[in-house]
Amino acid sequence: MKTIFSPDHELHRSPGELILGEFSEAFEKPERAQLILDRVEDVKLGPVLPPEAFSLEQITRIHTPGMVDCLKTAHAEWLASDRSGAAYPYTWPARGMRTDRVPREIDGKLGFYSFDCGTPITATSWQAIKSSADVALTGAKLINEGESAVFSLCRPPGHHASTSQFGGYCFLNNAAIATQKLLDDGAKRIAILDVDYHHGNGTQDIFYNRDDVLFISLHGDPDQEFPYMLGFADEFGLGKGEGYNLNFPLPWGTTWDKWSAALDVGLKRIIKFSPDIVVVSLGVDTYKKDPISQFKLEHEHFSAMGEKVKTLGKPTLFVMEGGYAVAEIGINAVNVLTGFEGR
Ligand code: OKP
Ligand code: ZN
Repeated sequence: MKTIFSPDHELHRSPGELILGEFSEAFEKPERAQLILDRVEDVKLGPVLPPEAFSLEQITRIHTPGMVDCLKTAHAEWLASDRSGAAYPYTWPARGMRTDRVPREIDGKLGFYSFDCGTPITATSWQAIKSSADVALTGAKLINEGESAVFSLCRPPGHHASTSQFGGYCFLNNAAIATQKLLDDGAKRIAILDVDYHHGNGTQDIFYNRDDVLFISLHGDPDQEFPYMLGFADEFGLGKGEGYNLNFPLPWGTTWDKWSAALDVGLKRIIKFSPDIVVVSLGVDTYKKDPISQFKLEHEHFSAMGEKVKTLGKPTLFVMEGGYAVAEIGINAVNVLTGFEGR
């Protein structure tokens, strides 16, 4: 299958994040994408193509113009108010506060458009963020042109980003943006299967009241894991969207037998939905050696995962999300793709 990749991802490099009260080296780092690309080339997955540049209108089909503008301008405003380094949010609109007006000052604005402190914006982040969305959109375009499977090697990832808030290492929701393009270009129904260790709260929220997108997610139980405040089993969608959202929160220590049993249930729901296209939010932080996650999948289980997705028999767009066991991230991510191809 074809891989879409842009070296622009290197333009986003988080200087660090707060972990257990310490300012520590960021887990979401450029080496991740490079090692996946190396593996794509090692196994000769197929041609590696650069993204096409799409218009911002394709992005504002999902995100608010105010949020997109904040991502673009936050760092310049940060510097203009006498700061240095990367722009980090500190204060969020909490219960009882106003959300009907956008704060004017940069700290207020960053808080308004984000939901955590682990997702800093540097001087060059926007180009990486925009290119990551273009990588997903180019994948969608190739699917529309008849490819049966495409790998959009996105970085930074996207599934935590909602219509108007970034966070969880994510800025723009690449999978949601690609899904909307597929629908705009004529697809009637899309299933998004999110296999990242963390719940795709942004994707769920974006499509929560729609019946043209089925969102299925397997993830660490939010009672134990980030993002803590969404991803529970009783979230089924709202209004027209009721019945089109399905979460499988799983406990720390989950192994392939339990994980794949949940996947089988999710796949059955997808078959019943009968989508035109499947979009996979491909995180490989379910790996047993992931430094921030607590599932126990092994290399061969990623191949088996790809084989199972293949049984749906649908055109499939793989969009890269998380995975932080960097040394083995290439093996795990590409195993899903070669498993899908049956080799
Ligand atoms: C992104 B993806 C606070 C730590 C919060 C955030 C995890 C984001 C995972 N600095 N951890 O779903 O792989
Ligand atoms: Zn994750």
